[in-house]
Amino acid sequence: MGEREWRVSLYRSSVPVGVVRLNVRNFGEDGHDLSVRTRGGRVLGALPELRPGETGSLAVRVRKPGRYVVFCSLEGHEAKGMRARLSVRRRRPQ
Ligand SMILES: [Cu+2]
Repeated sequence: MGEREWRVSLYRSSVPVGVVRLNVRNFGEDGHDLSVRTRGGRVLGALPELRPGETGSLAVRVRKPGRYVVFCSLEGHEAKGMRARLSVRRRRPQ
C-alpha cells in the first residue's frame, strides 16, 4: 500500500480475519504515519512516521469481521483525505 498527500491507497481493500500485515511506502513529499482503528475509534496498531520514500510494515490482529479505518494520524492529515476503508471478512471454511 502507499501514502501520499493526501491519500491512503490500499492494494487490497478486503482481507480475512487474523493478522493483517500492511506493507507501506510513503510516496509523498512529507512525512506520514499509519494507524488502523475500529469504527468505534479503538486503535489496533500504529506505525511511526515514515519519511518520504521510506517503507514500513505494520501488523495488526483483527478478530472480528467488519469495516476498519486505515489512516495517517498526523495532525490534519486524515481530514485532508488520508484515510481508507479496510473490509475484514470471515475466513472461508477450508
Ligand atoms: Cu500524513
